[in-house]
Amino acid sequence: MKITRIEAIPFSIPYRKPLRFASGQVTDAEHVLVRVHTDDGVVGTAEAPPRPFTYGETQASIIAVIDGVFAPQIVGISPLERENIHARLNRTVANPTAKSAIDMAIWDVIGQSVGAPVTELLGGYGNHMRVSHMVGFAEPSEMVAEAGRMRDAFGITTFKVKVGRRPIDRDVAACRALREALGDDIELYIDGNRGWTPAESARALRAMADLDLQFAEELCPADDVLGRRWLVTQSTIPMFADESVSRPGEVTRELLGGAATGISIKTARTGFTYSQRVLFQCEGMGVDVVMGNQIDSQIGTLCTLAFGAAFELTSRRAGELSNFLDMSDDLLAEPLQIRNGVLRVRDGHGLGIEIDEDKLTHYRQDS
Ligand code: MUC
Ligand code: MG
Repeated sequence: MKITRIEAIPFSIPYRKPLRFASGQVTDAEHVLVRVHTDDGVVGTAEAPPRPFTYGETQASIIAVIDGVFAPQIVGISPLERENIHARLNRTVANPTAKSAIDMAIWDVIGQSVGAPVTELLGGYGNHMRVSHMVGFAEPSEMVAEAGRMRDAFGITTFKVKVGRRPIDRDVAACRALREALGDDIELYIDGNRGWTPAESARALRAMADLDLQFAEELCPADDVLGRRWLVTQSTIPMFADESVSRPGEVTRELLGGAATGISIKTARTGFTYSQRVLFQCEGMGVDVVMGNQIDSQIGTLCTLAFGAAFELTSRRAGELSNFLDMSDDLLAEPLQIRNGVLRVRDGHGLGIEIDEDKLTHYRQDS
């Protein structure tokens, strides 16, 4: 079997309401659908979500690098030769979501070809994950209302609260309001998207010390090298790295440098091949992980779920699998359903991504 063609299709689906956080906001899912075709007629599918504020990629840059650089390098190779494929992709630095979408579409091809779900090929630990919902910046009362809706409608009881950039007292008030309104049984953690200095982060953590936060994610930039190490010594909860760990070498740097004590794994930026490596690094070093969300559509959510459910360590914490709920529509023929706070892996071979072609025709931006 050989790869014959790679399609990179831009599409745009509006969000019902924008998601706001310290490093930016998202109003439309302007993603790239990636399809890897083979001479056997098998087609693997994944998506690349451009996040210029995190990785520097745009929708146009993802399409340009796939069409102009990556596709010519890997057309003609067997999808099973993943090491060769990555060696070729890695001749180009960065472009994490473009590379990852190709990687995951290739795993989808392999799963379909051997007649097995990708989650079983990866690890086969389980068939579901608990869901964590990400609550963006808004007035504290609106954030409470959103979390309450998610709990009542979908049974979600774990919430990641966006903090940073706006005055600390507002973030503290929002977290306090969530804890008071939803009670002691919900799990809360915060994500600063690099919006605070180390000193501001320490102050905020002290102010929230009684809120039983599970952990704190990327409160200040990785370039605050000594500041982040100092912050770890100040904190009584784990400090997770997210956008500072977009490849295995960065995971090593953050962990051995003492600047982080937990790792967010995002299949959108490390695909399946490198997410495995990051996971095994963490497991070997006794470090906790969470399955993060790159503000994925249902396509990316299925990818995160396939990986997260495949391993014991990634299944311990709730995975961030619900942001598609804020999209006005999606491309899957059979929409995902979160029930009792849980999302189940699709039956079937590969990733189980079946695209509604009419919707794709409607939302694609290249025709
Ligand atoms: C997250 O966990 O940070 C927002 C920015 C980004 O890169 O990902 C999202 C969610
Ligand atoms: Mg984050």
